[in-house]
Amino acid sequence: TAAKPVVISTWDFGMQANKVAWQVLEQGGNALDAVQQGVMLVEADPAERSVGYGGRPDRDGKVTLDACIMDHQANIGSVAALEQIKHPVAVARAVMEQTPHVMLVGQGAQQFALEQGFVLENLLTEQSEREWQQWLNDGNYRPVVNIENHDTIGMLALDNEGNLSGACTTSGMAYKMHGRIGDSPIIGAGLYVDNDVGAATATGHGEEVIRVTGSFLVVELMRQGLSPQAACEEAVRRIHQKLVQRKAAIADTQIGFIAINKMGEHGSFCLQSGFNYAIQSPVQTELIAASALL
Ligand code: SD4
Repeated sequence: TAAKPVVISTWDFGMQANKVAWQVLEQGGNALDAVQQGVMLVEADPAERSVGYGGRPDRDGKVTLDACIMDHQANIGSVAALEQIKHPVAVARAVMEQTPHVMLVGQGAQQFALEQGFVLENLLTEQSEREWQQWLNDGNYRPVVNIENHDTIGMLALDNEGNLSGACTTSGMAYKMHGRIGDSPIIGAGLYVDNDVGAATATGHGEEVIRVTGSFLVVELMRQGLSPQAACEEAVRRIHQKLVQRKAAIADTQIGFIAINKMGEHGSFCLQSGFNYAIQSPVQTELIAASALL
């Protein structure tokens, strides 16, 4: 049995985010608060260009954010295509706790956020705006899939009580079509938690993750007895198979999963090398390079 509590999260920025989550867990806080606080650090950081404030805009120059959160009782909340609100995951949490619904999008999500006391802020930094203008010149307004653009923070935590929660937040694919929603706010695709089994979250090309209900798939594979590592591997293989069958551009596609089970064992896998994830437990503080299928 691995040590508790444990928090894992996607990419390099997961190291700092884990520290915030860890403080919550160490002080006896629950996994839900830990994952929310953890990912909010990255949402607020303008230097992170793929999540929250400072995120790259869509092709119309609008920063539109996707996020969701899920707890150990299968309470869920999600927002998609949310504009001008710095902390979409906090709005997702409010959707979960303050409404009879689980998902709000666009204008309605923003209206709800304002009612909840969130304030409108400009999320398009000068740098993001400059790069977008440049892209308009070079890109002919065509959305592109570029693996460099794919960074979501997904975080999973197992708390002292043995409960699991997860959160996922992103500005989505850079220069996407306006209104495009990725996997990250979709429960089952970008994130899934089943407190009897484990939890998983995804990063990368959201369309491909949605196609196989990726995070739910990873959790179901763990339910069938696979380790978190083996479950992530099987899900990536499944996505690869679909890409091959559809003759899709595999070289342009990156997918990464991370997963944790009830024992606190964790794993990850990705389609192409370059993905990593951060782990924080009583015995481990580490950035781990995920192994890759290709
Ligand atoms: C998406 N998975 O919108 C998200 C964001 C991303 O790494 O590109 N993630 O498809």
